[in-house]
Amino acid sequence: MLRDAPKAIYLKDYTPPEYLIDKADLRFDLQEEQTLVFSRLEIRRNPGSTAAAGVLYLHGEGLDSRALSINGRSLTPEEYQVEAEGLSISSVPERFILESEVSIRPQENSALEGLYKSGTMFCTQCEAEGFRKITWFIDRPDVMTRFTTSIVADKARYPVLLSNGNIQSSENIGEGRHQVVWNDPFPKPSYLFALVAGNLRHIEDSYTTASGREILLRIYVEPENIDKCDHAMRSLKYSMAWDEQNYGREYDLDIFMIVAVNDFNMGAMENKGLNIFNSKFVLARPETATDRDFQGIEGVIAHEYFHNWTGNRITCRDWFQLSLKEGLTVFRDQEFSADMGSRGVKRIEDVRLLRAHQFAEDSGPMAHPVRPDAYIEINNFYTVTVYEKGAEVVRMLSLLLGSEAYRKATDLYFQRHDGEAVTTDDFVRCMAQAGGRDLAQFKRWYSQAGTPELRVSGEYDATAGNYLLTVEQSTPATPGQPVKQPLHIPFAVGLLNRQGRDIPLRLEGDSLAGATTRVLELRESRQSFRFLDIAEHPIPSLLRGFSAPVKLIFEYSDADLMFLMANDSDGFSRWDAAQILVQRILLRRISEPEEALPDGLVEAFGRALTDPDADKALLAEVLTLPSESYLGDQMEEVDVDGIHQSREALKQLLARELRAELLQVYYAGREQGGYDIEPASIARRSLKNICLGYLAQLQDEESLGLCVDQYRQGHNMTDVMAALSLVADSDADERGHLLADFYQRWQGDQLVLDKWFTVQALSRRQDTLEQVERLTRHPDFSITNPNRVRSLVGAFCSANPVRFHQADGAGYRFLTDRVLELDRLNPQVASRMLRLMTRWQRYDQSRQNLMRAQLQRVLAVASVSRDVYEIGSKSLES
Ligand code: 0A1
Ligand code: ZN
Repeated sequence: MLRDAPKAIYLKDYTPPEYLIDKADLRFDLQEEQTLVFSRLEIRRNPGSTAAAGVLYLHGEGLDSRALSINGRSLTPEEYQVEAEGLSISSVPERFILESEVSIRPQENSALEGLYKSGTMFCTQCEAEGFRKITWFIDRPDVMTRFTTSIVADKARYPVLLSNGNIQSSENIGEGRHQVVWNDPFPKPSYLFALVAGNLRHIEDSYTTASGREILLRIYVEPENIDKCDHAMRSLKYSMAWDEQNYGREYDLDIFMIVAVNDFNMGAMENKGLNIFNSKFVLARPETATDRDFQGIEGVIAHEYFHNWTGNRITCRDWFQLSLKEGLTVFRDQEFSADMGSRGVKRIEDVRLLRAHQFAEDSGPMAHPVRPDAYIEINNFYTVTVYEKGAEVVRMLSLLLGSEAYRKATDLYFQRHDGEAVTTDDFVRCMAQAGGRDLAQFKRWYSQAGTPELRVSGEYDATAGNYLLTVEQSTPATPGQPVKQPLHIPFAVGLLNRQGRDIPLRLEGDSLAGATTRVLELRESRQSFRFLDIAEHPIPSLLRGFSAPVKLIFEYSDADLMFLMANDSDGFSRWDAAQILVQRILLRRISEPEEALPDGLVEAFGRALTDPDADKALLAEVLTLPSESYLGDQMEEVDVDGIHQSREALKQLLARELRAELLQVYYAGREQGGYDIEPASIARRSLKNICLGYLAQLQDEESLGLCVDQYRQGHNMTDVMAALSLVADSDADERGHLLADFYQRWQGDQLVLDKWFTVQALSRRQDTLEQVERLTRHPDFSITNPNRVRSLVGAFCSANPVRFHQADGAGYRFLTDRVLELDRLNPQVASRMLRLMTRWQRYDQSRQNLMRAQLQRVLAVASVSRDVYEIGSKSLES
């Protein structure tokens, strides 16, 4: 290593802030070369601090300091010291006013943290530690401040000037400039600060809260996108109503604003009263956005809106508590989406994501608990573990408490902690108290990393007429946590009789009887449960609804799985049985490509396809084969090519066997009449396009003809993209024409153009890496735009394993080149890309060596960022 290793920060070292900032008056003078930031802070010593008084430390990075004074007196150079990441001032009084002036250069800010420019517009991103790139501040979430923000800018270029809270004044100040002042009455941490300035248009609506307050709602976008905001506005209003009904939470300011920006590192940001969104999660019209895009917008709008209570009114004491706001808010947005669309499908999608990404994270070098206990760079901890596993933890609490007690517990949480910066322990304490439950053991879910495994076995005693279910739990070791403790796990089970009906359950030693699903509570390494009055050998239905984020191991026969697929009363479990069976078949056929399918499977799929009463949404999920990466995770050593061939071959086999049925469903599902995004229409389109995917696997003229026709008819973006991606995978003559046609048509629409890059990055054709490299030189490719990088580099390296992992290591070199290029510009995005190569240990020796060599190449760069350093070094250490 050429440089000093960056230092880790530990949860155990937390101490309360030594000083508090009650009030911040900021003035931004936005100019074309630089921005001047004037700040007036009311600071006082924190009575809760245990540290010796007198030295004030303020965070600040890359600030050109122009002036600094305390109580109106300029500081002499001896009175303060500027360090790499902040400023120390010695001998400050108990209470004082600190004034400063700094100059910053948003125009040169390619990291997209702090104040930066996206196109012609100024905007901010302050979570987690971006505010320190704007001005001197105590930039930590447990310092909560009332902000007033005045913005001065050229009126013609920047007619719209926004910040948090309510508008206080707006005036022209001469020389073509104007000034707008915003005041946010709610104390907030600096990470929730936001500012926007630009030539924007908005749509407007209003919402009347349960208590009768009228809230002004505005969505700001660049002028050409003004016709793509309606879905976002509708989603916002539904979210506001849902939070009132389900959590009793009303909005608090007079105005709620959303701004869409094109250059954004993440999905969106919950700044108080002024949410800033990646335009991907705002803009949609049927011609430009797929059903998934529409659903994504609805979910992200809800997520950010819900943060107003779970994140803003009650925030995190420190960044180790990130899941306090993120896990809870994801659980809330998942439930909202379940209520808005198909609950069953939403649960399947969430579990698919968790298993594919979070289970992988939990078994790799970056494994960490929901509440991590150390980090080098906090931006690396906005992870699927903190977000999605965190949501599962809250979901388990709601299941253990039951819906009524869970609501009481959240009411208590809001009432007790409003206006505070708290910890996950504080949250669980509310759950325990309102639920009347001992959750001491449950809290291990926050501190213990790794995915627990449940080994389950069943024994039927025909003479006594009972069924004994034995569950053993264990969690594999993860980096830094060699030994694991047993967890408190809600384990939902049912038993099916031979007719496929649920058996009413009576458990030995307990009085509750008759329910057909029981939530067993596991607390020990090994536990048994005896079910009484069981007349025949039952088939257990285990982990119903995915009641806990665990891996289930039970020796089902193929026939048992087919039985559950057909009969389980729990939709999630029917899907899961199908997935397990298909996964098994796919893995077996890697070594035995000619192995026949289990008896009756093709017939079962055929019946489901032709059943007029079938749940189309669920059927579409059942017919979606597990991804190649997920299948790889199920192997001792990932066989990249074997998995690809097995999966392609099974698709082809099913397509051949079920051609007639697939065609029938395809034709029946074609667009008739107007387009809408009702759940039933989404399900119909999704099933139809899955059928087309199977048919295209035949690579015959008729199927490819259907794809080309569907593309040309171009009813909506869902159908266009489904068709185009199948053609892009093929050698069809029309391939080049269609891609060129799409480019011509959508050249000016950045979000649609992202799809054009992705569809080529995901092609399974041999020449894909070459094409992807070529596309990095395309005039529309931009390394500084995170969406574009994700659409090409991210898509290729994360979702095209057979091409990314090609045996000569060219994919790894390609990714490393991009990471090094990006790291100089945008470390957050660079480190996210590098993650895609960190699970090298899962592959054969030759690929391991190739990946390791590239990781070493990254770490050998002296100027590598903290973000990339942490990911690279943890991966190599493991
Ligand atoms: N809090 C936001 C996500 C977010 C996190 C970090 C960011 O920059 C480092 C930006 C956004 C959310 O959960 O939506
Ligand atoms: Zn969030």
